[in-house]
Amino acid sequence: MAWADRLRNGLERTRTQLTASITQVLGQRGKLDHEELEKIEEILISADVSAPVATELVDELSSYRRTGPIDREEVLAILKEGIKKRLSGHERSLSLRNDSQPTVILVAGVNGSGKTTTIAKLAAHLREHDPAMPITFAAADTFRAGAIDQLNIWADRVDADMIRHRIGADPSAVVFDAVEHARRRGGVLFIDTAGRLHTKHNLMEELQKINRTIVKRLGRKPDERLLILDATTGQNGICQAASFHIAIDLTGVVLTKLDGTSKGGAILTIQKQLAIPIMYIGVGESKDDLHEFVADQFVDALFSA
Ligand SMILES: Nc1nc2c(ncn2[C@@H]2O[C@H](COP(=O)(O)OP(=O)(O)O)[C@@H](O)[C@H]2O)c(=O)[nH]1
Ligand SMILES: [Mg+2]
Repeated sequence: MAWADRLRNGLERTRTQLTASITQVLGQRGKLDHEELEKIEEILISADVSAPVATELVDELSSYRRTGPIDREEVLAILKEGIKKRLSGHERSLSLRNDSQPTVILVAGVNGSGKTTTIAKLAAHLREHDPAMPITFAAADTFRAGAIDQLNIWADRVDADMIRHRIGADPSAVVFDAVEHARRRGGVLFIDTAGRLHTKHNLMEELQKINRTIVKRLGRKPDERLLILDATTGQNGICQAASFHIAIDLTGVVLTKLDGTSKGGAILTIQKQLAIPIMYIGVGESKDDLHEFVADQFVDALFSA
């Protein structure tokens, strides 16, 4: 299936929540008046568009406000443009280094957000483009039983080198070895981290320690510090993101599981509140369900019939 179709299918629930309900509201009286504007604002908020952004969008619509008959398509087009305007211009894709140094990608996020599978998907994409590129996985989630083995299975599938220590080992020690390995091999190093330690404080400390280890060995921060965010967690996810940003100065967000939520409007909230580029979005479990985020495509899929 082509990406456009996967995206369209993946956004089904949000599209129903957002565009279908709004179309219905506009159809009820064929008007765009105070009553309709209020309902549209509620619909936006229920799709996890934050209240300030929902208000802005509705304000833009109110310039079209009519007590007489309206053109539904025109109203939707205004809304669509408003959303596009807010999402576009911040897109960024993964850039690999072209010196002899490895590109180091630190992957963070809470448990179950999709860190390990996102690493696997990104590595599979890289592998498709370049069968010879050295790819290394660092199993720095040493906290959870099974995490190392899960990563190892993916390493075998995409032919990545796997740097692992025992469960319970110091994640920074794994990272130390992995960076040494990647410095010899070049290519790309993905660092899989734990999503939960005994406390949130420990988790952030651990990530900072990993970061420091990399700076020490490499002379620079990891080239990418990615946060994997589960779209179904809504506002809570945005609060998490802020803590991760403070800890490791994120360079990008990967928003997963958009297929599992009707609250995909959160993407606008993330864009506005975090001001960190959304680099990839996930709309399912297969590798082709993860794709670079392109605002125009996203909004077109959201408003498609
Ligand atoms: N439906 C859906 N599932 C996803 C997506 N991304 C990841 N998952 C699933 O989420 C679950 C947890 O992912 P995992 O990578 O193990 O999370 P981690 O704990 O952060 O490493 C797995 O079953 C993944 O297949 C997505 O975009 N859509
Ligand atoms: Mg994992």
